[in-house]
Amino acid sequence: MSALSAQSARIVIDSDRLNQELTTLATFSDSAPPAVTRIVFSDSDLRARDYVKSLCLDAGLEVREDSVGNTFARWSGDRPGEAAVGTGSHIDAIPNAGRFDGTVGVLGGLEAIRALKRSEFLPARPIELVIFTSEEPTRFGIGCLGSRLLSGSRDASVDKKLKDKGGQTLRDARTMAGFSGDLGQVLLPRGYYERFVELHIEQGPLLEQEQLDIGVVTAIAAPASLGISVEGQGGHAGGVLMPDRRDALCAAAEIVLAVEWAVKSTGSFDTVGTTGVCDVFPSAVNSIPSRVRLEVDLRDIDEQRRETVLRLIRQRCQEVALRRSVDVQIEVVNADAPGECAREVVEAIEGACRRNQFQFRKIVSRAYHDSLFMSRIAPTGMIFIPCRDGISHRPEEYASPDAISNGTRVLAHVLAELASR
Ligand code: HGY
Ligand code: MN
Ligand code: MN
Repeated sequence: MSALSAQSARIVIDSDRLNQELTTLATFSDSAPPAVTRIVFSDSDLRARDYVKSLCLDAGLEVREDSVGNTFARWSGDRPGEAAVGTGSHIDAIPNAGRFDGTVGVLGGLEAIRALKRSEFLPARPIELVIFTSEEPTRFGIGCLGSRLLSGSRDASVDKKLKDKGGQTLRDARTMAGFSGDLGQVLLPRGYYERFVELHIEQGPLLEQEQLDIGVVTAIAAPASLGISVEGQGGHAGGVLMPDRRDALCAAAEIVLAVEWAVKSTGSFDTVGTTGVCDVFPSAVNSIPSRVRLEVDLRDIDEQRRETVLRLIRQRCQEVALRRSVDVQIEVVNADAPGECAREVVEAIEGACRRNQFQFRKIVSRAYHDSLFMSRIAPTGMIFIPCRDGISHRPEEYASPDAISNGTRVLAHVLAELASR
């Protein structure tokens, strides 16, 4: 029996404990169960962080936080000075979300490390669990803020540039949450991670439909997000006649449909677009909307095709602005390249599935993840597990204890293999 196979036999996932911890983590929320809302640096987020950190300390890991709140829990192993094998995900959650998005990768990552410790495995190089700050764009309008700063995809200038809807800067918000220090320190030194692998629910229907245990991610879709401001002229809902109106919301409504039209015009299933935010001012039933802010999320695994969609949206916005005598401004908040997963990590995940007789397939991630940015600084891969009806970002989001345990088991095997090299 090979060393890895012998190792396999000794890896046992404590599924009951893992699911109990996921259930406890879900209680740190600003919405009634089964929904979870946990916005970055909110009290719920800070209590959730404390809970996860306590579990990491109980597991004998060395815990540290950086100046934006990325949290690292390290198992040093035999050669503590060497580049680490990283794993992890996020625990922040958008409003009215589910309890498995991100958390499976954090608590599953912790359980994978505990299972390796229980199996008396000794890593040749450090294994490090990361809880990334602000993977969701909810508060500051850009996703993966913590992993962008770690990987150099954004620099310290965001500290004052990024503001939440209440006008609070990232700097003020993180300082009030207890994370001070120069944001420039978040950037990791070159070669900090040898490899990185993230466990996550699929947030899509394929694995369940095909009755598979594991998705081996090969690519991560390229996200772009836009802020579109429409400025018209307000006025009295009764006094202003229709021909004289410059209604910002009617113009914005045309733009929302133009986004849908531009995305569908590529004819590819891999192009998706959503207008998820529509703020109307002054938002009074008897007052003509004078200002509207739209936030648009565009994705594609083909960056050029996504850029074509962006161009069509711009053209339509100009046409609407001219015809309706309103002003339309488009801000590209982020437009990122897709992420390729590293062949050696993909193969390690496939090997772990075979050794454990799990049914698996290669798959593309249409959701973005912190791994998208970790793939800029280390060979990276992702392990997907099925979620019921592919539902995510909704309270009905669900992954079974068996699915979570299977994914955690594969992750433990992959960490053992990568940390033995
Ligand atoms: O939106 C996403 O893809 C991720 O869930 N934040
Ligand atoms: Mn999410
Ligand atoms: Mn996620």
